[in-house]
Amino acid sequence: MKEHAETTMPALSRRAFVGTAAVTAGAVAATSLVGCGSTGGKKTDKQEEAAADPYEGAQIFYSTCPPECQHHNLKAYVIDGKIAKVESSELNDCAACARGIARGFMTKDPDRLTKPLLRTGDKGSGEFKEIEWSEAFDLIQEKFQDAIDTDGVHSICYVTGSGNFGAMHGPIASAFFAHLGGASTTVGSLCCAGTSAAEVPIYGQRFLDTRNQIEKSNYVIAWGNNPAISKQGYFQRFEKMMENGGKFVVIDPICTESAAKASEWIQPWPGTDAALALAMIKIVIDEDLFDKEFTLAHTCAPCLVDKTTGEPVLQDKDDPTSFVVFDTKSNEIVRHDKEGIEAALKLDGTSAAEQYNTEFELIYAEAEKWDSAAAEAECGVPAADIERIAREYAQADKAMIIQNMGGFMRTENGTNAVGTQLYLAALCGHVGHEGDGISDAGGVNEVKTGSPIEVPKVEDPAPSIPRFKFGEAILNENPLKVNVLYSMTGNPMTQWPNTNMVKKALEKIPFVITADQYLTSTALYSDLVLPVTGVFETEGVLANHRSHWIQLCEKAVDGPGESKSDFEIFSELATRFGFGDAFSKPMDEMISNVLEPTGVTLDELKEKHAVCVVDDNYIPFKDGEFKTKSKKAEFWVAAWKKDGFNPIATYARAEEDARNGDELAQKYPLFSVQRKTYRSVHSTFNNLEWMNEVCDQAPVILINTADAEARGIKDGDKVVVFNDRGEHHGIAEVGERIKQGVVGLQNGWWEQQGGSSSYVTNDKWKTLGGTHCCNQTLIEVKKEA
Ligand SMILES: Nc1nc2c(c(=O)[nH]1)N[C@H]1C(S)=C(S)[C@@H](COP(=O)(O)OP(=O)(O)OC[C@H]3O[C@@H](n4cnc5c(=O)[nH]c(N)nc54)[C@H](O)[C@@H]3O)O[C@H]1N2
Ligand SMILES: Nc1nc2c(c(=O)[nH]1)N[C@H]1C(S)=C(S)[C@@H](COP(=O)(O)OP(=O)(O)OC[C@H]3O[C@@H](n4cnc5c(=O)[nH]c(N)nc54)[C@H](O)[C@@H]3O)O[C@H]1N2
Ligand code: SF4
Ligand SMILES: [Mo]
Repeated sequence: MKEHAETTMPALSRRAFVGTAAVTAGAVAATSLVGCGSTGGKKTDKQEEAAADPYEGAQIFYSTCPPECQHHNLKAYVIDGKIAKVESSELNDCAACARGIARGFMTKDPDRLTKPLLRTGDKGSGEFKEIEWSEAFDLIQEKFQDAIDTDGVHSICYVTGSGNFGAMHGPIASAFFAHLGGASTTVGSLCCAGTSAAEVPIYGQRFLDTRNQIEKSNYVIAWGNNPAISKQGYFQRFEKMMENGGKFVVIDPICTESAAKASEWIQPWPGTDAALALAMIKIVIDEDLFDKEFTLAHTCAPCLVDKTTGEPVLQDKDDPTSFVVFDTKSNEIVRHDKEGIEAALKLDGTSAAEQYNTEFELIYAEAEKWDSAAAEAECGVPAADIERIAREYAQADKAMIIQNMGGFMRTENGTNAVGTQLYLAALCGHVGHEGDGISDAGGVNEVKTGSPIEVPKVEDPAPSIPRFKFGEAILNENPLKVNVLYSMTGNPMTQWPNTNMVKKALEKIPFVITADQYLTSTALYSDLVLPVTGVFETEGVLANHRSHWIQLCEKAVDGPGESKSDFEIFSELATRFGFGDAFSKPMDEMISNVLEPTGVTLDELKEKHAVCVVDDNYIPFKDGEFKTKSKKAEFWVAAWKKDGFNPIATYARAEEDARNGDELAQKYPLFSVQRKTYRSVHSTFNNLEWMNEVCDQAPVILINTADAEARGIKDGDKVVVFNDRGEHHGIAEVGERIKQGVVGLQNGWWEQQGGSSSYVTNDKWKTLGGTHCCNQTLIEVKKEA
């Protein structure tokens, strides 16, 4: 596997590395493709003259860094057919991070896969032999065909992850497996199910981020997320906001890189954010600090819900926008959007009170349970702080809640937490204007894109396998039996919860195929590993809502050895399975298909490399116009009720909580939370030697001084975190950076590096909205024996 090794990249000293990458975990300075009109990064003529350019004459190529991150635009300098340098392209306002720059190194990394590998030892042993592609394709064809013949096409399961948001990856896989007749796949988002389940019904759409407004805000709450690391590309906007006199509050059990720079750090117990938000709602309503005008004009707060049916009342049952309100002028029930009315937020004393509630009253009934004393007890945040931040937020001229795709969503109450924050923002009128809003860093989804090739309709769709219970599903063959698994762009063995169960599943499935650039943790448990090409080795387009740009992915060099792109792999398989010319489209045509609905042409993209599709001053839900059918924020959620949950966002203590006093809490009395690191995007990049220069080289386990002392653990000790699900090993960092009673675990470490923190994470299914509960995990820690 290593014979092609030719690492021309100079070994970087720590200092040189930091200089090149422009950022370190602690000193965050970079920005991303966010301000579309940027000219940053250009040298003056004098500087150009002073330094002889070692890259003069190099061929230049542009591409993007495509994992679930910020999609920086990258520029490669090719000399003698090799990438001599990758830098952040001039289209970004500032440098891409060290991981993005590592894309150059990755084209020459001796650890890259170069040929298909067939397992020769036990799964997990790492024993493989190299085989030819023809043999690999024969095997895949044979295994797919056997599976179809014995148990039907549903017994082929394919899973994708967040490794590449380019259009020639996930969409192509969907098209291939649809052509095959409809293979099965998994259901459940590891990431941000909470936003989808709350923001889509309540505000009408998600993926509308406020990143372009941060600098203009006066008050920003980063609620359960760490933009200094996870959104470092525009963290400088938060700093600018503070320089302008604004306040930055971070709500997180860990004093993160963001909290360290913030005006204030609030430390709640994990998973209690919905109670905290409800307590804030109670204060702003009790003290009349909410924005009554906005609430009446732009939300369904006054809309009536029938006490008997528990459903919102519609004037016309066939018109889902025909909500009614009680008009205090006429004392009549009228349509919510009738001109000249004065809708009641509270019905007491009116003739409607007996039969109806308003949505506002239902929200208040939830909030009332969380007065600041009750919230202090539940959330572990002093009542005075809760009251103060509620008042400050409501009274700020321009106030913003940053949700990103935060850690608080990956809890049992994640959807409720998002929902209550959406209520709070709408009631305070902090949506739809300059400097305010709720930021779902999922990006901006205003521009629709097309599919590179047609995805046929599947006549007989397979039942979905719950991703969080993958192990149980496979072992019990429920809802179906899986004979072949095809995994690409993801790393289940490090990212899916309860790794031991995932491992058992991979061991049981007769034929597991992983397509990746490296021998990942999942590849290690596979029968066949396919080497795929990477950034600057693959043509394509990235036109995804995660960033504000559509970017062309140019191929600068061949991939190492015999690596093939995902598209080439499916294209060959399509030929073998006789799908006609469905997969033999020229790349330009496929890219044009993706671009078609956007209005951007391929010629334009070739000329400019990347095109920004979002206005510099973009404001989501501008002027309070929500994307729901009624154009108002609809607080009562039918889908939640249908699934057996409260239709109004609520809070109840989670099943896995250290205060429950049950057997589990006695055995494992510490909460644990996950955090992303500078070293990786999930497991991607974590294996790179390149990252050792500036990052932790082993998993760090953050533990509070008192908790460490109680267990005889000292800073720097080797420790093991454990529960009934498994163990995660690392090095203790002892101090006050973390709330007492909570332990901080890092995301993304490989099996080959000692194993992922997912060995202990909660695999609960199904919560409201189907949230991933990795941050709702109880553990114990001990010194390594
Ligand atoms: N460098 C880097 N950047 C990334 C990624 C990466 O892996 N590495 N991943 C990308 C992706 S896919 C995502 S989803 C985003 C995620 O971005 P973030 O949400 O910012 O990332 P996390 O580190 O998961 O979580 C942030 C914080 O949530 C806190 N937290 C955990 N549980 C709770 C809770 O119940 N309540 C509160 N208030 N806080 C809690 C944790 O202590 C942690 O500090 O980042 C994106 N950007
Ligand atoms: N313990 C724990 N678990 C978590 C989280 C956590 O914080 N802690 N966070 C959760 C979140 S928010 C998310 S989004 C998920 C992410 O989980 P995953 O989507 O599984 O993310 P990665 O681990 O980055 O896996 C991406 C893989 O795709 C590969 N890849 C990159 N480009 C290509 C390509 O072009 N083709 C192919 N075939 N492969 C490619 C990469 O090499 C890498 O192995 O993890 C979730 N799981
Ligand atoms: S890893 Fe993320 S922040 Fe770094 S260059 Fe890539 S997209 Fe940008
Ligand atoms: Mo994510």
